[in-house]
Amino acid sequence: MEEEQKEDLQSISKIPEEDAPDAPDNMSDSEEEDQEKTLKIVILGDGTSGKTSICTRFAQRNFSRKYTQTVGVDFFSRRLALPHNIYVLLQIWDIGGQSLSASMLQNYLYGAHGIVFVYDVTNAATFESLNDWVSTVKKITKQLEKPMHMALVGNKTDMEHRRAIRIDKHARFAESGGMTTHYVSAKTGDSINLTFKQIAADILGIQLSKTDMEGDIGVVQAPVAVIDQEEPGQPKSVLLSSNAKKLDDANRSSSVCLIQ
Ligand SMILES: Nc1nc2c(ncn2[C@@H]2O[C@H](COP(=O)(O)OP(=O)(O)OP(=O)(O)O)[C@@H](O)[C@H]2O)c(=O)[nH]1
Ligand SMILES: [Mg+2]
Repeated sequence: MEEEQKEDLQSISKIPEEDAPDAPDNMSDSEEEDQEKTLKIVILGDGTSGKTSICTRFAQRNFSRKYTQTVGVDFFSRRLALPHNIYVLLQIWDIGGQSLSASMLQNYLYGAHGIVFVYDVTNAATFESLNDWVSTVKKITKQLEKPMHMALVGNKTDMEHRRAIRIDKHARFAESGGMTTHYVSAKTGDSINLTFKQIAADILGIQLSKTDMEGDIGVVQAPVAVIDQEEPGQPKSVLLSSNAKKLDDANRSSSVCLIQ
């Protein structure tokens, strides 16, 4: 790819972040070209499902509770390092949830390598409407020789206790639509990097090893559960919330656990 084009891609991104190191100075242009690929990923799904939050978490490493509706399309990008010294620039198109019936959708999808369908695991309506999103995309892309990679992402897993869509329903939908399946939380960052890495690797036909994937598993901080003092004649109990407060009060440090 020409240097100018690379700069164009950078200029449309919000905050480019570079996970991959710069190419060494002694590397020729053609060697450098071989190393980096650009993939266009389009993020679709209903309003409030968390598309912008996922992109912001991935590209800018932050999260906002405040909802600001995306009108039209917004752009993000980030470089990722994949195995075998392959670096990939993900150019992410975050499409506003109101765009389902918009004629622009066809333009947004043009040249995409992958499509990510996002729903909110606590909001059944955002899952149900993926039927419409998927059939619209399939209609638009049916003439393509090579079908685009498609991924199903259940977002807001930090609110697991309010889950509205069962895991088997999610899995069946993904299977029937030929999509890979993922769960993330834009709020905590859980599985965000891993999901984009897996999607990029799938598109490029690269197999990720367990080690490649483990590097992206998030570390979650949580208060330590404390076993309540045993009262004579009373069963042992575990206090979570009140002891969490006690821990805060005592200004003790939190434990760190690895989610696998
Ligand atoms: N608890 C929780 N809230 C989230 C998460 N992701 C997004 N939100 C919240 O959900 C609301 C909607 O998020 P957005 O990312 O703006 O949703 P969107 O899909 O881009 O919506 P449109 O731009 O209208 O299409 C915001 O208030 C976010 O803070 C998550 O993982 N967990
Ligand atoms: Mg948005």
